Amino acid sequence: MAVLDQLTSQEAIDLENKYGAHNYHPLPVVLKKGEGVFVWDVEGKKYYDFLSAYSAVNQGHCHPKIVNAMHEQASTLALTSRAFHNDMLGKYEKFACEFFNFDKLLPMNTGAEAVETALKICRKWAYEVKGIPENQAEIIVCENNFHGRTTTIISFSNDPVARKNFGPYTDGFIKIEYDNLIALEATLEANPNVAGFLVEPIQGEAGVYVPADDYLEKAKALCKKHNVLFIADEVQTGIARTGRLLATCGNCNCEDKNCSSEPEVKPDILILGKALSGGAYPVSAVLAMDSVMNVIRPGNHGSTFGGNPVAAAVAMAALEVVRDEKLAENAYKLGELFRSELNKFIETSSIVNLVRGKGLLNAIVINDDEDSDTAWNICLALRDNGLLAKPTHGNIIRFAPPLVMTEAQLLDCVSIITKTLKQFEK
Ligand code: IF1
Repeated sequence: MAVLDQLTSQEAIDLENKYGAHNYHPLPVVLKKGEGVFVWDVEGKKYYDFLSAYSAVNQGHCHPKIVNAMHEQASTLALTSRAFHNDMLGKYEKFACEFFNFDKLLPMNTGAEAVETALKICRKWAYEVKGIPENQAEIIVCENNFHGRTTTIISFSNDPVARKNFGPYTDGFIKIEYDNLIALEATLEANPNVAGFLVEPIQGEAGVYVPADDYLEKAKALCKKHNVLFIADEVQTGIARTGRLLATCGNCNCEDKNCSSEPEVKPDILILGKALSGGAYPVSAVLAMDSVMNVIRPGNHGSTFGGNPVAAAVAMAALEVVRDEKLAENAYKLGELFRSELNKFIETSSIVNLVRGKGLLNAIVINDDEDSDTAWNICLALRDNGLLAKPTHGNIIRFAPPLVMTEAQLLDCVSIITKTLKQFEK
């Protein structure tokens, strides 16, 4: 079979099963084309994408501005490595630092790499600025976190499937309950060697858990009181997904014309990824003020592709799309509409317990056991009805469409979702 021969869905799946590591269990659908909020499978069937590649395609599939920026730069200069300067990196770093109000940016590629980078910066700051004895820095993390798949990151995961048989594990992490300020304060008081607190503003993979309204602000205040770095992992919640430019931003839902881009809960270290590139290219970043970022000196950290010209061009285009198309405002408005419509359905539903989320990062909890396959079967039925979504854990289905969706499209999706759920009413 010539590689460019058109495969049927089953042929494509069979190839993956035979030649690919089995590290995923995808929904049985084989996609060939994407445009805006839509994707098409190899047989030409059209779907609404309600996952957005786990919130990486916030700007919509194949956004022309982003694709053009990628194509133009890739045709001019793709990769120099950081052994030399290039004419795009400084421009991008300035653009992004001003966009998010930070002094400096360290460019990486994947979210996990950016999380690892943040952990290294935090530890180095602890030894060289805070004065914690070397190799004794502790970083507080939350139960049911998801920050990536590297050995250090899964060392502080409590998901057995992600963690088991990958030991020995990295030391230096203390786990506390998410959305529990008493636990955070007690841990800070009891451990003088705490360097940082790493937290997701909303726990995505855990099932879109939105913390109390004052959690992030008070957690940041506790960190400040104890001279501990507040590290926000906005890989999934950032870039307008939750109805604000950043989920750590308290009140700039962009509908308020007077909002500054100064996040109300400004992290000491901000971690971005996924939609930083609009899903076109692996781009992640760590941002901080000079007092933190300047602990990094030549030779401390790096990456072959980190900060490459294509990543720089793509990220600037992707952020301009967020700004110019007012995606945070749209996510805020459509998120309110989505949860309002689903709550109307839930009033008389026996199959859905609740809907929760912020902006266009939402999830429904199915009224069945965690280990039942109901959520999976609902996603298969959604696929048959022209909408793609996937369960996170067990009985929770995440709904995260591209932020470029129109109100009419959202209402169309709501009717597909409710029509499908009705098939499973008990
Ligand atoms: C998978 C979901 C999981 C992330 C946060 C860092 C990373 C992620 C908050 C790492 C990545 C992806 C990874 C993907 C499934 C998806 C995911 F929540 F988004 F759905 F797993 F939790 N911080 N999330 O969400 O970024 O290295 O992947 O670029 O690994 O199965 P990455």
